[in-house]
Amino acid sequence: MKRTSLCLALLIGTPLGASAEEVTLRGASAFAAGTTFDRPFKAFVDWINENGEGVLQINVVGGPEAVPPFEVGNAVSSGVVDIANVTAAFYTNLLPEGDALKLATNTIQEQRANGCYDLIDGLHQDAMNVKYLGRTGDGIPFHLYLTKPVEGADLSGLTIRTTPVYQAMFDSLGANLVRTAPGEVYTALERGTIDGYGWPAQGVLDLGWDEQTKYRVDPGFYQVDVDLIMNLDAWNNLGDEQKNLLQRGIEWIEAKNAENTDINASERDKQAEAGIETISLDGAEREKWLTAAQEEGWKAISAVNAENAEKLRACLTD
Ligand code: 173
Repeated sequence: MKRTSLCLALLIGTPLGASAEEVTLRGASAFAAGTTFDRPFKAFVDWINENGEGVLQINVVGGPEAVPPFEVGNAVSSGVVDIANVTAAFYTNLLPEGDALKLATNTIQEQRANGCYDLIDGLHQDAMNVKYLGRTGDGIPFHLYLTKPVEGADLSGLTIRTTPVYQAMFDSLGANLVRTAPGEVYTALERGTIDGYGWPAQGVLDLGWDEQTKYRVDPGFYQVDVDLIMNLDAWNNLGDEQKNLLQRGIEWIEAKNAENTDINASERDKQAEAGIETISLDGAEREKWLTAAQEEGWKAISAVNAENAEKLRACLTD
């Protein structure tokens, strides 16, 4: 039996450990090429392609025009693509608990050290046949951006573009919600079908949304997770040298998360220069805002699976 599969492997050229031939992975990104949340992925792919000659290469087949953002999880799960750059909020159809990643108050390096990475990887493997490789976006909060001012944390009467990231929080604060991919936000603002949108502290300007945005509500909340995920069969087919290369590339890109605090500050300046005013919630309104974020966020994860919610909370907020 063993000999047969070995012969077969040699015949059809299946990679066999260290002597494996160069493998090319098909990659996709949920974020448009050249924009903020695609940049770390591009840097990672370039690093792999420079350091992985003869071992492993990544060929990015496209961005949201090739695979719609809310379909990227399915594409990786089924093996239509091998590796992808996507936020867990875009694949809650496959792993609803993935939405907890935004609730992390620690870094991916801390999550690797405290066992959280293994828990998250296991959830991805079991629910969606995916290897969880790593995370960018640490240190970047989310905000509400508006075309009309608000007095406090109450959002009733406003129609806000959302994703699962902001859903529970904005809903509890009374907003009407419309779920869209990032690519539909500009037109929705232009047509006035939304009064605002949830989005991270970074990236508003490179999407041109500043032209249609009057206010940013502070404080920010949560923490961006843009995750690198890989089809589990494709991962299992790799040899040790190929897996090690990917892991070194991931470690390299994750180290750059530390730059986000400075980038956030310069984005704040650029938003102000572009005419986006800051609405700062203070005192009881600030408290209401941040409490809604935390409590509603965790409540939504507990409603999906209370046991996993507890385990995730213990290691993501460690
Ligand atoms: O707002 C969004 O589209 C969203 O959920 C998100 C998550 C991470 C990074 C950028 C956007």
